[in-house]
Amino acid sequence: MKTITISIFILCLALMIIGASGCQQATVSTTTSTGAGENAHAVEIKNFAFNPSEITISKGDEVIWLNKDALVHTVSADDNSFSYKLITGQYATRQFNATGEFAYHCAIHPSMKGTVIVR
Ligand SMILES: [Cu+2]
Repeated sequence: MKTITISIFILCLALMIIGASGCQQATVSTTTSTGAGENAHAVEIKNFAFNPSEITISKGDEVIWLNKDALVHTVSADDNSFSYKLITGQYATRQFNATGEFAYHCAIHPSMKGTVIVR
């Protein structure tokens, strides 16, 4: 009987430690950031268009493209420096570390065009 009590005590202690470390991990993940001074800007892909089609960001910022259409689109740089194929609900993120204007399009639907202006 004594050994059972001790076993339960150790089990409880172990669960407390696991529980505590689990909470700690959750706290860390909610405070994770991409870095100092970096902002993320969302561009929705919907109804065969990038929205907003033109976006102005600061150097070091990120753009997140999210495909909300029911079919596949791509986010392809006109200069071929990047290309992301996105199925429904998928997103792609890119950080822009150089200033300039970066035109992109959908390789599947050439009428879909967008520009990222980095200042
Ligand atoms: Cu498309």
